[in-house]
This record gives sequence, C-alpha cells and structure tokens, in this order.
Amino acid sequence: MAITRRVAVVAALATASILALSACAQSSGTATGAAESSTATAASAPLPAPFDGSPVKVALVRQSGAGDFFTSWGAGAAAQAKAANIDLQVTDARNDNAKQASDLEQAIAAKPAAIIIDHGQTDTIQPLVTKAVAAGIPVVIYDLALTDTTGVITTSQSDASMAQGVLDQLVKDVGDGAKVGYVSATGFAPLDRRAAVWNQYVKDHNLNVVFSTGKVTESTATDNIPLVDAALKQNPDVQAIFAPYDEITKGTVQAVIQNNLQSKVKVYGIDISNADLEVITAPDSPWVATSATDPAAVGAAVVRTLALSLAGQLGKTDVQFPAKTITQQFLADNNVTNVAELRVAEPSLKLDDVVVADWLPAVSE
Ligand code: SR1
Repeated sequence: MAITRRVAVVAALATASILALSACAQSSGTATGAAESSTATAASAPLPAPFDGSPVKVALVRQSGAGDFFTSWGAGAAAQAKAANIDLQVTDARNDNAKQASDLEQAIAAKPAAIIIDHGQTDTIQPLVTKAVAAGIPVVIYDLALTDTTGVITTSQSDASMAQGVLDQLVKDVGDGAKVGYVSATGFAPLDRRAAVWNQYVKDHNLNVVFSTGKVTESTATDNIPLVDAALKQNPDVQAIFAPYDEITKGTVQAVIQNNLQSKVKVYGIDISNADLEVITAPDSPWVATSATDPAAVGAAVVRTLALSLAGQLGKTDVQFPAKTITQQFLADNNVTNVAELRVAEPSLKLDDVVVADWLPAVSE
C-alpha cells in the first residue's frame, strides 16, 4: 500500500513538473507572440508602426538547398516574423532558378510591404530586384550577390571571417606547403566569398592543392561522395581538405572514411547542425573543425533587419552575422553533442545583441 502510494506520488510529481514546464513554455510564447517552439526575451516596448496594426505582409522568396542549415534558417525566420507581427508568405524554389524568378515576379505583383530574398543566382534575380526597387518595395537579400544593390539591404554571414577561422586552424594543424584538397562549387555567393579566402591562403601558405572538385545539387552530401572518393584514390597522401558547406563536408567525411583515411586526412568544414555535430563528435571523425553561425539565429536576424528597416531604425544597408570557429576539442571539452548545448557553450551564436531593439528582441528556436 505504502509502495503504491509512493509510486503514485512520484508519478504525480513528474506530471506536475511536465505541466509546469509546458505552462512556462506556453506563457513565454504568448507573452512575446513568438512561435510555440521558440523562446524570446520579452519585448520591453510596444511594437512601432507599421507593426502595431494588422499583420505586415512580407514575402520570403527562398532558393534553399539540401540540409539542416536551410530548415533551421526558415524556422528562425518564421518565429521572429510571428513575434514582430509579420505575416511571412514563404516560397521555396529548391535549386530551380526559373521557379525562383517566377516566385519573385508573383511576390512583386502582390505588392507586399517588403520582400526578403534568401539565396539565388545573380543573373536570374538582379533584374527582378531592380523591378521591385523601382516599384517602391523594400528588399532585403541574404546570401545573394547582386551587381547593383541600390536601394537594397544586404545581409550575410561573415563568410570571409568564417573561412579565415577554419583555414587558420588547417594551417596550424598541417603547416605551410601541405598537400590539400578543395571541395566546393561556384556561382553561390557564400561559397564564392569563401573561395576567395581559400585562394589567398593557398598563396600565402604555399599550400599544394592536389585536387579541386565538388558540386551543389538537391542531394549535395550524397553526390559529393563519389567525387571525393575518386580524388582520394588518386591522391591518398592528401593531408587536409577544405569543404566549406556542411552538406559538402559530410560527403567529404564519408569519402575519407570509406577509403580508410580518417587517421591521415583532416577535414575542415563550414556550418553546424545536430546531424553535423553527430558526425564531428563520432569517434575518429576526420572533421576536426568548422566555422559556423546558428542558422536559426541568422534566419531570425534577417527578419529583424527587415523589421528595423521598415520601422526606420536600421541605420545601415549591410548587416553581417558573426560566426565562431568550433573545433572537435572545444566540443569535447564542453560536452557538446547538439546545437542546444552549443548555444549554451557559445552564447554569442544566439545573436541576441545583433539588430535588436527594445520592441524587437531576438527569438530563438
Ligand atoms: C549553396 S550555399 C550553402 C551555404 O549557404 C548558407 O549560407 C550556408 O552557410 C551554406 O554553407
């Protein structure tokens, strides 16, 4: 009888704490207007115009690719939009340039309060951005290279410092003159910016580039495995590989492992996700360092950039989101195995002091 009662009490306590926890989560969501799965510091000032009335219609025209980066980025953007009383209308062309052009045409025709464009090809998007600006629609771009940014707010991760951080680690680990490989693709703004830094490091550190390969597809990780596999079979003495996009990094790691080279070849990547952390922290993983932002925090910060701009409070036309270089050693030292733990170990990833206002605190997943 006594045992039965104790079991019941423990079960009741467990239920109570679960209810208390979910109540906390719900009240924080209600207080800030954020998405249910997200958290935010409560705003300490009311929403200013134009956010203080009916929801503000904003089109988010995406050209996302494979992988967790894009999913988390979208979730962060949606949560921040909800908190700012923005009705975010999202389209995603998924590597189809013609579809992104048509999505953007339709967005312009719908005359939203603003348009956010996430990734895309210069040739396809530039004429339509010019058209949107001419129509008086505010435009914010993320990870897109334009030839004419007149009237446009540009945002990106700090790609140059991301590449520098991880390449400093590469040079520290394998030294000047080492045999190195490069796996990436051209025509994507962030990858092109990282490539410029790579080329400089190759020159400055006399790196011996024994192969360059790579592509971006709808299945980037899988499609890079055979490319890197072939390169490794020709160059099994390569010491380090720079693969600056996590989907490409994962494919590269897989190729290194299937050639049983993980004790000889180090891999340096860019980006982070739960899946990436699983790969990096696996025993004997060749992926030794990555430079990253928290993509959910970046998606949210892009929406804040737009919101501040519509409220007349941005005060600049380019915003870059700082990244951190994260080593395998740092993850081990801090017992980090997922992104939630990484945010605790490296709080600056939350970007909660970047493009914020008292009425617009950062929302995170
Ligand atoms: C195909 S471009 C991929 C990159 O875009 C994002 O900004 C991520 O950092 C990713 O590496």
